[in-house]
Amino acid sequence: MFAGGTQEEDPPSVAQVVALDECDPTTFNAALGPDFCKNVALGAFTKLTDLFAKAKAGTPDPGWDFEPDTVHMKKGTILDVVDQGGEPHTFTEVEQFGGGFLPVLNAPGENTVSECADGFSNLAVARTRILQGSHTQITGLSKGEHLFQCCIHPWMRVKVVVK
Ligand SMILES: [Cu+2]
Repeated sequence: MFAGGTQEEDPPSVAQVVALDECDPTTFNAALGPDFCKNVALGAFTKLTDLFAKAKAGTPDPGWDFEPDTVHMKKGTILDVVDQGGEPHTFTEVEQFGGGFLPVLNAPGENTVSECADGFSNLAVARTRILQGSHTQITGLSKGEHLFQCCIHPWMRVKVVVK
């Protein structure tokens, strides 16, 4: 190495994950507060009661999704997650996929995974929150498989495979 560093390393590449949802501003904000849902989905709205009903039936709304479902990336790649939906999500690494911290949104018989326990009163969960229009970046993932899910809408799941 020369002093002053004439040799630059290539900047790490970025792998993108997008969080999507179709929250209906009228019903979500009536129940959850003004500006909770800032929908950008142009007409593709799911009412809050329908979201609950579908989750309870074990057929959660596919409009709530992380894309892609699987990410293959090299070690050192930055994993950038952007919330392009209308409401907050979390991008939380878990040992095994399972339920989130709102039982009403979990599949029948599905328990809250420990990583999501206590919701946003758990600082570790709060740190993984992504607000509408914002990004979070995950760095330093080790080689192997990593599982991430939303602790609110637990059917939002991504597998990251680091080589
Ligand atoms: Cu979510």
